[in-house]
Amino acid sequence: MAGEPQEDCLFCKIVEGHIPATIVRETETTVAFRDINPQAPTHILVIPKAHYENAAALAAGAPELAADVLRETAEVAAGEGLDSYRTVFNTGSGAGQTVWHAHAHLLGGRGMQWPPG
Ligand code: DGP
Repeated sequence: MAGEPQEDCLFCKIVEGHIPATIVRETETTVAFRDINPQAPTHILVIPKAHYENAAALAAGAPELAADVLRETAEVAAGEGLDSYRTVFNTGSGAGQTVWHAHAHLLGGRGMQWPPG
């Protein structure tokens, strides 16, 4: 059920502390941790603790929580000393989503190209 922890979800396991991660910040509703396969000098994932399979499901099911995630990306970027950064939500396998728990990629510390690949 949306919002409930999923047994087979990698990021739910990180939230529960069952899989280690380098946690940067945690709030009552969100966790931010470093991506295991960084695509930029700073690459942090900001996730809701509650399980929603992607950003669209999160926005539809828990808009205040979606706002928490967005607010938290800005807090984490500030904490990392970034004044320019990119926030990406991959939604669906065609867009490159591989983990089915909503997450914002926060990328910074290098120049960015547009359009993204
Ligand atoms: P996406 O492709 O948008 O679903 O992004 C998933 C990201 O999750 C990808 O950049 C790699 C990262 N990732 C996958 N497994 C782990 C893990 O076990 N730990 C951490 N820290 N990141 C992971």
